[in-house]
Amino acid sequence: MKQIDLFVHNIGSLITMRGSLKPKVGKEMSEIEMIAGGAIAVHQGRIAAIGPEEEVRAQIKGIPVLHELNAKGRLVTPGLIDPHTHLVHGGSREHELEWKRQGVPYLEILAKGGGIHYTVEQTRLASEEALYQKAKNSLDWMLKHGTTTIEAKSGYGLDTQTELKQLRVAKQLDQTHPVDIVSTFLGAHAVPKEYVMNRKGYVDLVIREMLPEVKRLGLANYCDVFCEEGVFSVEESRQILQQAMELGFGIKIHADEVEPLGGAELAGELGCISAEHLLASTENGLRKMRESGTIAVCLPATSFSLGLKRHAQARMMIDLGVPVALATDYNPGSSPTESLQIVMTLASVNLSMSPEEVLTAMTINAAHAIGRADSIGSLEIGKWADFVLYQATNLAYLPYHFGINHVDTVVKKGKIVVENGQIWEKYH
Ligand code: IZC
Ligand code: ZN
Repeated sequence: MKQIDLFVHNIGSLITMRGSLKPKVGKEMSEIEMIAGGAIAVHQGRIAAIGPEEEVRAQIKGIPVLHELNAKGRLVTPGLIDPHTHLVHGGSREHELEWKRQGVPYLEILAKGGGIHYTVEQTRLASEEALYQKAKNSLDWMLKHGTTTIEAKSGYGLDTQTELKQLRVAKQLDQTHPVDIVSTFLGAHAVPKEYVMNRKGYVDLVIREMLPEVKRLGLANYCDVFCEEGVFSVEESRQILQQAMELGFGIKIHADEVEPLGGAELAGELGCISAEHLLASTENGLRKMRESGTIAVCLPATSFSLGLKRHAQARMMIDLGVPVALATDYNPGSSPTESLQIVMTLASVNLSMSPEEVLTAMTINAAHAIGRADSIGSLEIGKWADFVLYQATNLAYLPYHFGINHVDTVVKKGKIVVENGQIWEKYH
């Protein structure tokens, strides 16, 4: 190695998350490596050395260092990973707040032609440039809150042209913005209004036209389905996901968000990489997921935002040995937040997860949920140097002190992209 591009020293508490090739389950989720007095050396965007400061200094002795960063005793974690977002969409839905206050359920708003359908109209009307600017703004918020990689779903087009438009925007942002994006095709997010009398026609459109076109253009790695009472049945979801698998997509599922329809069981049967929401899942469904190694992506900001009393059974999942990840579910309807830090608090209070479990769920397990654990999710030699320095000295402080942004500095692929809580000028 000719040079160290970045050397971060004087780290008060360095959480590495290293040492696990598979998603963490059960007790492993709380067993995380914490180094007091740590340092990180970066070469060409990747971690070249990491550990106690004296050891790292010894390892890089004699190699010139280009930039030094004094962490001033701060807490450092791997960059946060958000494995479930609906990043690209038009408009917003603050008018639904009043309906929610009056107790109108989410699925009723949808059935009446609001909810997802409202956002579909806005997304169809929006230009590609407008969608890009709006999503970029959200990505900036995410980055400022410590998120360095996300998954982004389509699903507000519900016609081939607009689904492709959303996916193109995500791809462009992946190339231009520091935050990395893994794309998921969610054409089966709702049956569009023009197909209400012909559900089968829409499922056929997704299977015969949209999926092959998304594949041909290389616009998504995963396919997802909103499997829910009144949205897509277990049988329709199975058909779509099987076809996606045949085409070579990884598969995900929105399962049992409101009703215990059997989405978790289907995730287990098909071997989905992840199943998301799972508020209403049965123990049997969760056991099926454990057998297939499917990751449970819990979304506590959604139940909070919808004012639900019910929460995902994260403790049961962890006890059963189902790997748990956490995400924002950022979307204009049921979870209008870009911040994984608020999710930390909600997971701690409403899902009863410990700070260590929460961080595992937003780093290494989240990386597995989007198929990127070989390069991100933990700080270890050879992986991307994606990490966050907080204005805090210990992990429990993050979920405890809520509603503010704790991030001081974000390093993405070895570059300082957020400094003093602000995005570095170059990316504006
Ligand atoms: O726009 O309401 N649950 N899809 C499934 C959503 C929430 C997003 C939305
Ligand atoms: Zn979702």
